[in-house]
Amino acid sequence: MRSGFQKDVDKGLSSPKKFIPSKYFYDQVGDRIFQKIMSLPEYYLSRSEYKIFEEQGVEIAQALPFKSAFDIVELGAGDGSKTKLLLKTLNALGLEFTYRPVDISKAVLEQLKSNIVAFCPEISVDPLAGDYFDILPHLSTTDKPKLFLFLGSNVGNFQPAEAEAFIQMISNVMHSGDLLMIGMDLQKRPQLIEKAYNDSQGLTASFNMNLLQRMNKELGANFDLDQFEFYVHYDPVRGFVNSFLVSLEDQEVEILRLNKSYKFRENELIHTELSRKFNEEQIERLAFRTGFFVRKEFMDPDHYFVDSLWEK
Ligand code: AVJ
Repeated sequence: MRSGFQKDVDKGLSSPKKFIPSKYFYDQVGDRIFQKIMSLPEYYLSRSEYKIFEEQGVEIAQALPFKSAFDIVELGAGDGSKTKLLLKTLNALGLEFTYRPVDISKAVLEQLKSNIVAFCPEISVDPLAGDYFDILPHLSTTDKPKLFLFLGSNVGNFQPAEAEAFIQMISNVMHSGDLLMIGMDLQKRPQLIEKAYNDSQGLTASFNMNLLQRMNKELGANFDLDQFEFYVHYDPVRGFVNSFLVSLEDQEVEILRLNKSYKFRENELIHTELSRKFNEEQIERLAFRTGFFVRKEFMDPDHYFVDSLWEK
């Protein structure tokens, strides 16, 4: 049987406009490169959101209407470095909650749990391993009020219609009075945004190139990395950062595990990622269209990033 990666690579490279979903950036090598990206001076996103949780935890706590014990369900928690700040503040203020991170990888969840517990042993952590689409319907069966977290501007990786569908799916399992906090990168000086994805060290380029390496390793492909280059472009009209790998010549690449070859014309693009930047109006509209109203917004001092708190 074909893996998800095999299917998605075949689909993406057979399409008239070639693409590979950005979720495949994150193998072990990619995770490590992303860690380094987060500490680049140009990559402001993680630092901006970190500041929000560092400085406004009390305000966030005050915006929660829950009168009794509640669940905090985090979708795509990563290493939890930002979330743990919030959890610690909520705990210190005497709020009673269980932290329930959702991730496809049990290993990631175990790591995350020990990270949180080491940071604040009083927090009760109950991880949920699995795909969002499988996990979400089960959550609605526990009747505690819920705060959902979808942080880190991960929502920016969806095409607009997909983002709406994904949030709608979350909305569908929520009850009236439950909350959803979404972290979104805001539209700002175009130069600044472009630099975050076109760093001088070439880390973002390696992050993208790693997709080719991953196909070579896992699918028996023979991509020649010297025959592709990274290109990124910010369109401030739409707020879209689009990332690509560009074929530098006419070439054919064989992928053994797919029993197939794929032709690339010179200058043909493989779309690798959309990193969307939002404005206030888009945020309001997205919330409204998926059954929420915006309860409160938390921004960093530079107003680069927002954690927008929505009520169902
Ligand atoms: C983790 C999805 C928020 O889109 O900014 C970093 C990933 N891509 N540099 C983003 C990423 C290129 C990142 N997200």
